[in-house]
Amino acid sequence: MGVLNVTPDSFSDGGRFLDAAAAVAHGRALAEEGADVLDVGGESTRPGAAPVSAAEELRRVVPAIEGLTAAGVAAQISIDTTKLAVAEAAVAAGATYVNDVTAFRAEPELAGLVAARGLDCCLMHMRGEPRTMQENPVYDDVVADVKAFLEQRLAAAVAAGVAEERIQLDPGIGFGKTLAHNLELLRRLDEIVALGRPVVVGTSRKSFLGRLTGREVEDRLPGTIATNVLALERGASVFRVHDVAPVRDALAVAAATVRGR
Ligand code: HH2
Repeated sequence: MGVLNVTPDSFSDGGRFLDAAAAVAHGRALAEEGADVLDVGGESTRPGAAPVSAAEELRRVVPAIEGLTAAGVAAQISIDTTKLAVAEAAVAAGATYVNDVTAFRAEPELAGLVAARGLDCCLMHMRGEPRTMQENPVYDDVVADVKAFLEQRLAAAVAAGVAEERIQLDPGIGFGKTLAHNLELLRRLDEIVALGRPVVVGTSRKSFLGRLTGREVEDRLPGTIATNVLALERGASVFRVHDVAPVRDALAVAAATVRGR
C-alpha cells in the first residue's frame, strides 16, 4: 500500500503532492513501483494535527482520485478518511477501499457505505485523537488491549453489514503509543494476526524509527524496511509505506525466505 498524501502538513511529505497533477504523477509512480493499493489522504493524522473540514478534505482528494481513475492507474484506490461525505465522493471518483483510522467510531455511518457498496476497508486502533494521542498513553497490556479493540470493531463492522472478508485490521503504530508500545506490538504482531483477518502495518518513516536511529524523517527507510520485514515474518500482509520499490524488494526476499517462495 503506497501512501499518497494530498496535504500541506503530513509529517514526512506534507505539501509535496497538494497539487492534483503532482498527486496523480506520484500515484502513477507508486503503482509502477509495485503498489497494489494507493492510500489517498487529505487530512494529516500526525500527532498534534488539527482537524480539517470535509469541504477542504474533498477539495484536496477528489481531483487526485479522479485523475488517478482517468489515468487508468493499475492499483486499487483507497481513501484515508474518517468522514462519510469524503468517502462517498472518493468512491464516486473511483475509490474502492476505505481506510478509517477511527475504525468507524468518528462517523459510524461510514460502515453502512462500505457495506452497501461492497468496499474493502481497514479498521485501525488509535487511542484518543491525533491532537492529544501522544500525551502519556497507558495500557494494561498494549497487545491485549489493541487486540480486544480490533475484535470489537470487527464485530461492529460485521453487525453493520460489512462482509468479514472485506475487512483488514491495523494495530495503529504511532497512534497513541510510546516507543515501547510500538515495539511490543511489532514483536507480538502474531497475536493480532490470530484474529484471522489480514493485518495492515504502517511504520513508514514514523518518529519511533527516528528515536531508535537518530535519523530525520527523510533518512528512515532502513528502519522502515526492518520493521516491515519483521512484520511480514509475524504474519502481516499489507504494508503501508511511502517508499514502495525498496520495501517491495525487501519483502519479496523476506517472503521467499520465510515461506519458501
Ligand atoms: N498512518 C498514518 C496515516 N494513516 N492508516 C493506517 N491504516 N495505518 C497507519 O499506520 C497510518 C494510516 C500516518 O502516516 P502518514 O499518512 O504518512 O502521515 P500524516 O498522517 O501526517 O498524513
